[in-house]
Amino acid sequence: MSTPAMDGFYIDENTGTIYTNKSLSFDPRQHTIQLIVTAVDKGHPPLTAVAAVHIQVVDVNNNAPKFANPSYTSTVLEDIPRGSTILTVSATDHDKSYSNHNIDYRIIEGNIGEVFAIAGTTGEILLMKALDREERANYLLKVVATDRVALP
Ligand SMILES: [Ca+2]
Ligand SMILES: [Ca+2]
Repeated sequence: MSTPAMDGFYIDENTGTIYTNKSLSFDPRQHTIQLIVTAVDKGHPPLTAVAAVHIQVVDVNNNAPKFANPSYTSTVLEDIPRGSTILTVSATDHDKSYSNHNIDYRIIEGNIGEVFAIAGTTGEILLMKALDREERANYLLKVVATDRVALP
């Protein structure tokens, strides 16, 4: 016998198997859930034993990063100094553990002549080379946001 108890869990009173009865959410402040299981025999008087069960909840990378905007546009003067920030792209990820949540940004297309660079952690797009409007008036960059899941 036992107490079914504890939010999110219940125990089969005969087998002692512990089940979840709702989805668990990873909580970065509480990685481990502790359950206290009591075994009671049917004697008179009944005798009991108590055990602690620790359950570790591991975050699954089930959320992809999402950009705040589907596209970003910036108009700049051709004589702005190198090192200037053109614009900052921003994505968020709803996972909560560090590697599943933190984002790296990369430019994957359109960076003709390596004119731009992106700060991988902040999404800031910087001008690395002088612009010349007569040579090229428009750039279309494709930027990806990736969470930091370690590859196996
Ligand atoms: Ca998750
Ligand atoms: Ca993620």
